[in-house]
Amino acid sequence: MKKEIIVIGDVEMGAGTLTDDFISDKALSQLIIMLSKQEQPLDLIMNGDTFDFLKCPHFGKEGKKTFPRHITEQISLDKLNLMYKAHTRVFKAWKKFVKKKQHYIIFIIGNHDQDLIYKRVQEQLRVLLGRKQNILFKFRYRQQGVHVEHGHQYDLVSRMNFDKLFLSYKGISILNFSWVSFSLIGDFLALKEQHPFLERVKPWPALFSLYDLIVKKLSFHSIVFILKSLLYYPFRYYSDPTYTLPRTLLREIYYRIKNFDWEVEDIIASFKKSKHPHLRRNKLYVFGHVHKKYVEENTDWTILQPDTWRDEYFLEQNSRTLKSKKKNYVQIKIDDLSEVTWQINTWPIIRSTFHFEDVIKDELTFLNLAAKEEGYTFPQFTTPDQ
Ligand SMILES: [Mn+2]
Repeated sequence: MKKEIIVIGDVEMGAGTLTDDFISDKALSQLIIMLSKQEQPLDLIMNGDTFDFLKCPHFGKEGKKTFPRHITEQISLDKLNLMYKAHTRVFKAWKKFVKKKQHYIIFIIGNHDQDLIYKRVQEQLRVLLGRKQNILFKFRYRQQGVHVEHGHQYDLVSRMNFDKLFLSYKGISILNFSWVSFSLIGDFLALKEQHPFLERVKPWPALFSLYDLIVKKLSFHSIVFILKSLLYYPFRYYSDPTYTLPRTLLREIYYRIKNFDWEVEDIIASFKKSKHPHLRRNKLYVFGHVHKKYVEENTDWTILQPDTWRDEYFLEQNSRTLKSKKKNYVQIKIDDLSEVTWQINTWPIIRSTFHFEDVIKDELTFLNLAAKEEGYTFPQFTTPDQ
């Protein structure tokens, strides 16, 4: 059957606040609208972490901003509505895309949008996008030799517990996140708000070697956090299941902190280890999660990672310049004979080069400048200069 599959990963849209790193609304919606004009059957796969629920704040009744760790279905719904307000343009493009009955959107669930497992969240997204039967939610997509999944299941500290997706807290059902996700909510979001631009800079070793202050802050935070996780939280919050430290991870966490290694582990290597005997079952594997472009071609199978759509920069250590990373997507074609061909395409965006020294002096100015260059307007209620 003749058909096309498009894979876009790690968009990570949030509420347009300091903890939202997605600003390429214009480019992404233009790409989706271009796809919407095609007549042939088309599966648009949003390959996980499309929404950054984890870093998205919640506004309580009095409008007070919090980052709650007990995520009920209602909190996830509220967050989805904030993201809709902050990134309406992308939602409108998706809506246009599914107007054709042969066009499907498949939201793969990632570790930043685990909230998509809530049925009312799925229903609300279907309502926002129209043509409900063409909006699907999955952990993995497998069709005609093409296997697409986010990939966090091959990352020891980010993997989800499929046997226990929910926890009960004070009689209410909440999401059961991985230890790393609970840690992120608990402690590191305050640091992220102090340095909203820095988390966009890669690779981390280059950033750390040029910026002493952040190394000190991060080490201090990590050490305090790990001590609290071991010696204080389990007792202070005895009846709170979100503070349970999984014993099996202790060694891994200790190792990472000791080596100051918080980059996502090599998920491709662990995937190959876990799946190797079956690798030949599929022709093409597409992953996300790791924000890096990756291509591994073999005679029988190919593994691809197209990289993220959030605003990220490559730090060139010698010139101390920051270059905006390219926005890629995977285009897969299946012909009448079920032959699979693929390519990674780059969507053109014109961005200027920033100087690292200028950025660290005034992160907010460059956050705004980046948004301006991408044509993104922050939602009124969350403008970063406020
Ligand atoms: Mn991820």
